[in-house]
Amino acid sequence: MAFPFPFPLLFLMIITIILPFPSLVHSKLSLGYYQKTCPDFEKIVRETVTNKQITSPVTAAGTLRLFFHDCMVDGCDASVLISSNSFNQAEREAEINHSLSGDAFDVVVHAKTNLELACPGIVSCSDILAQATRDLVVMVGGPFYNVRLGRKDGMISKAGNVEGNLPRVNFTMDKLVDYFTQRGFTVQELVALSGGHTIGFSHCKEFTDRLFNYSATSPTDPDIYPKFAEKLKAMCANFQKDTAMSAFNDVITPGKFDNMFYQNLPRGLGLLATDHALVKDPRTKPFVDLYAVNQTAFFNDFARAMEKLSVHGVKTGRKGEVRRRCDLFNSINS
Ligand code: HEM
Ligand SMILES: *[C@@H]1O[C@H](CO)[C@@H](O)[C@H](O)[C@H]1NC(C)=O
Ligand SMILES: *[C@@H]1O[C@H](CO)[C@@H](O)[C@H](O)[C@H]1NC(C)=O
Ligand SMILES: *[C@@H]1O[C@H](CO)[C@@H](O)[C@H](O)[C@H]1NC(C)=O
Ligand SMILES: CC(=O)N[C@H]1CO[C@H](CO)[C@@H](O)[C@@H]1O
Repeated sequence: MAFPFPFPLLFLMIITIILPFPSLVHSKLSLGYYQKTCPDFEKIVRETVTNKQITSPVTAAGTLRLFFHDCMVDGCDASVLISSNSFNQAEREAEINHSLSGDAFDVVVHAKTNLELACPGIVSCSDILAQATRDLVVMVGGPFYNVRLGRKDGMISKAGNVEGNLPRVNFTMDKLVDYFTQRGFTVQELVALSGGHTIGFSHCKEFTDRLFNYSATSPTDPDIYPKFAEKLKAMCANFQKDTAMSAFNDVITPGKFDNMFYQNLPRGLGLLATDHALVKDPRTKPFVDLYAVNQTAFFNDFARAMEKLSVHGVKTGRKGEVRRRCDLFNSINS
């Protein structure tokens, strides 16, 4: 008897047919989710983010990072937007959240206000954050990708859930790879998503170990391009007092979403230790090399990885709610 497919392939197909669980939740999301209930959804989000990005050009980077943090802690459910109260220390309170951009919170709140006027009680804050992020990435030059809609907003937001659920600059590559693979992302997706650091900035304390406290024999990481290291050291000389001092993640084209981040790395122009590590580790270097010479390959892979990130752990149906205000659970007791 002849199999129409090689046996292992057939086996794999059966597995995917009988084990659809990981995609079950996502299948409830759709591109046209608000077509009938809030037909101007796309237009309202696009106009709101466009106005905000023009007046505050840091919005795009701030929002992309906010979205990453939201999705990696309890899924893309806008739990990061919840304000703390006397009963609950919300995610925003976690130390790592202190540097989240106020403009990113603002743009979601503005869009929510405009959407509540047009179609009250319909659009979730998590859908707004996902859609706003995509529109902002496109606005600063990045690739378009589809954002399927229908996320519900989460009912839990705890500062204690943040630590351990977000990557840190002092992660070894082993730890970084584990972090992403445990959450269903490949090494290639880790490299592609790190390309988000083609925009935005980092505070000195995130990279001063590389400047002043690298090793017993060399206070400065010798891999940093010397003139770049000098500039950073001068800027961050008083970082413990001047806590606002920051440097661009992509020093060459800081506001443009492009593949310059990858071109910078082999030249010693990467800022964060985890970014520089991408070009040192044999698991990740091939992808850095590819994206550095081929922006189309980077854009394709970034777009696919963002689509995947955008549905990470989403809640649908009765697993969540459509918040009336993005910073408050609907139930006052939560
Ligand atoms: C790979 C592990 C990652 C680590 C260790 C990391 C770490 C950091 C750190 C320390 C900052 C600076 C925060 C500050 O001082 O204000 C930062 C900024 C940023 N990160 Fe990441 N990140 C990672 C992955 C990602 C991913 C996957 C994305 C999105 C796809 C992303 C997007 C951003 C953006 C856009 C900024 C700039 C924020 C702004 O300008 O307001 N990061 N990241
Ligand atoms: C990494 O940094 C975090 C936050 O600054 C700190 O809590 C943690 O102990 C550090 N881990 C290592 C291994 O140094
Ligand atoms: C330098 O690193 C060592 C070991 O991680 C740490 O004990 C020390 O506090 C650091 N010094 C500064 C100035 O950060
Ligand atoms: C760049 O990558 C794209 C997408 O993978 C591919 O189609 C194209 O052939 C590559 N270009 C070059 C010059 O290798
Ligand atoms: C942007 C933002 O909301 N950051 C918050 C992080 O946590 C600190 C400490 O509670 C708040 O003051 C910030 O507003």
